[in-house]
Amino acid sequence: MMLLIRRTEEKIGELYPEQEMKCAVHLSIGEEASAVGVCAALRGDDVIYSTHRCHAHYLAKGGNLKRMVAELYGKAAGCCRGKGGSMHLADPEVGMMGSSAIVAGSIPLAVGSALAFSMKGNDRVAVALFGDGGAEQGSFTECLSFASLKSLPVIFVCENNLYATHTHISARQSKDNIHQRGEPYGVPGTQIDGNDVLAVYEAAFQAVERCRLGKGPSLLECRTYRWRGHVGPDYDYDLGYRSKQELEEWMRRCPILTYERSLVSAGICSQSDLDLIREEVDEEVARAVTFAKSSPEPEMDELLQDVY
Ligand SMILES: Cc1ncc(C[n+]2csc(CCOP(=O)(O)OP(=O)(O)O)c2C)c(N)n1
Repeated sequence: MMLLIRRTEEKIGELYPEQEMKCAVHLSIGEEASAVGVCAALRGDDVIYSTHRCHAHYLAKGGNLKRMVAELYGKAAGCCRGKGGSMHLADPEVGMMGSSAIVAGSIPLAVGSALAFSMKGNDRVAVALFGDGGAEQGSFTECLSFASLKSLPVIFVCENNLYATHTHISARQSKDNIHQRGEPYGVPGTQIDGNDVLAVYEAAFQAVERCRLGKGPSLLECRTYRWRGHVGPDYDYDLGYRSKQELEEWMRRCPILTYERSLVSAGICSQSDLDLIREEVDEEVARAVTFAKSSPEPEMDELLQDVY
């Protein structure tokens, strides 16, 4: 799954300059392990809410690759019939309830779902995914407090990639301690290597168990890094807000290569198995692109449908 996400986003990066995708794209290349680790711990009927950087979350939650790529191309076959674009992927059938480009917008929405699950007495879980920038919004602490008060089955997952657009966390936050921000409200928090898919899965699994047992919310801070620019497919170290050296250090910690190496050294699979998976993934991505490009546009009379 990490590889599928990586190759899809790399392909989006390659094709974006053709200007056939009319929406802005925010790639999460380098951050795949947090999306996959968290979603692997969830059931199909659990729900997630995401951000402007939502491709990985959608695919990891079981989203349909063809429908996602078609959405980026603004086609009727897209998961939002071409009206959402890259930043607003939603597909309730797989529990991807929505992606908000409003920073921290995912947080109260997930708490709302968790409140509904709690009132209905079922054991479903809601997850809010957000960036370190999202942890700066007041709604984050309000939601930690309310979710704890009501013991709601919600997991707050901060993908801390150190930057909000072009500003490092050290220039924005007096303390780099997002995982501890739930403590005053009684919400346990953990900081995890967000590039280690198994570590993320393990932490998410524990948080899900807590929710299902009615013990309330948890906060996970996944430390990770985005390789490409804030928006668009290019590398942006020439902008001066981060160095090429910093990027290269994080590239050496690639979540996919590290996981592949561990699989090979544990004898779980061979390099040729991995090569085969890579080929299959590339074919799947190519099929999705062909599908999206050859799909029809939405009809004009759909323009105002589902608009509120
Ligand atoms: C409420 C709000 N304020 C500002 C913006 C402009 N904006 C878009 S993305 C972004 C930074 C987001 O950083 P972070 O939450 O850390 O996510 P990342 O882009 O690093 O994944 C900002 C400030 C916005 N979309 N919404």
